[in-house]
Amino acid sequence: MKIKRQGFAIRTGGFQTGMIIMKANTAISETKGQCPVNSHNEWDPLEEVIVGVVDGATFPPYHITLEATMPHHQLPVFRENAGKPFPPEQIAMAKQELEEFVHILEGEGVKVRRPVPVDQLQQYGGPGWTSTGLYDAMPRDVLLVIGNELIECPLAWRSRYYGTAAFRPLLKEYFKNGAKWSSAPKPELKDELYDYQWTDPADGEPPHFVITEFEPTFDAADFIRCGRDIFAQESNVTNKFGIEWLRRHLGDTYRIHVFEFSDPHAMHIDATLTLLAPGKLLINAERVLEVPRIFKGWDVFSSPKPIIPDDHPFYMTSKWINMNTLMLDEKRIIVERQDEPMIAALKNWGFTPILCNFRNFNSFGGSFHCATLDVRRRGKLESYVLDGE
Ligand code: DAV
Repeated sequence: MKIKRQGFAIRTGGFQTGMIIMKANTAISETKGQCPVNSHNEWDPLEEVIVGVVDGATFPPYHITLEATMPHHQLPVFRENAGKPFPPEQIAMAKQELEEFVHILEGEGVKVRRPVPVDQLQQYGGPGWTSTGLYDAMPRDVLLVIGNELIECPLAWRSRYYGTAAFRPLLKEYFKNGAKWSSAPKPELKDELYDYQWTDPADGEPPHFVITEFEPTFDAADFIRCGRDIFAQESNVTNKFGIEWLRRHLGDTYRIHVFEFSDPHAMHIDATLTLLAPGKLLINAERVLEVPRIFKGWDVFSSPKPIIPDDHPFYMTSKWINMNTLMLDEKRIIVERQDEPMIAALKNWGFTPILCNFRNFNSFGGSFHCATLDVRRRGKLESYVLDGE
């Protein structure tokens, strides 16, 4: 694979054919400056963002889905602490970093919104199961913004069944001010959704996921937006049924491309493949063994290896969370303050890194991309890749 090859951004703009597409375009331009929700990609200038909260973060009840996704050395911690709060000192340190992040965003001229945390220790359930919650730290997982539409995701984890509750006051407000608001079919989360026999794939064995095709489920973080093209992966929380639901829901205006990566514990695409700007792709070369053909002509940057020390507690993610950055526009990018190799690489590639402490927040399973939902970016619906691949 050729990394960082020379290339050019393909910015075709405009649309090929069809009344439906023209209508969608007109609707968006009519609401420009009015609709509070407008976000088509990962890099248009950021105007408004939701930043999660870590207050009340709780270990979920133990479940097979954790075995397929969590770092294996943490599984005993999940077993022992099932249904209990995360250590308060860990929450306090993560919270302090979140406040620093909010301060930086506001300093860069971005309007920041926060959810209202819910009590994660309350028990709830559906026919045949009960659960307690997880956290409201990662809006990226639970809500998908496509243009002026906010979609509540059908999350596969029982501990996240009410994962959008903390964001409801904001969803209602955005709806009242003109956004589209929808929700995928509420999953039943019966035992049939889970493969209770799941074990780690042996070396060289193709990936198999802990969820079945019983009903549509997906986390928004398994999708990356690139204008009319949306890149996705199947994972331990996102099944084919869920991807198909989204494809039909969005209709012909969008194309969803599903990629396969080398990630036996896949959950969320944004520590594997991310988009930095039109024509600029950041990959985790350990997982992206071949760059998908649709990125022909793009600059492909390989993420520097993470340098997080082994004794730093990482409950819910691999260290590759270091590439989970947030673009404020095509140049400015929020990066973890201690991640010197990433900072140097980004400067070298022509970006402007903005540094923020976030390692203690990272312990909860996400970084700047996960912790945010870019509700409004200044821009419109365009195409950035070659057609038909
Ligand atoms: O290592 O790919 C990413 C989790 C992002 N929510 C990983 C975990």
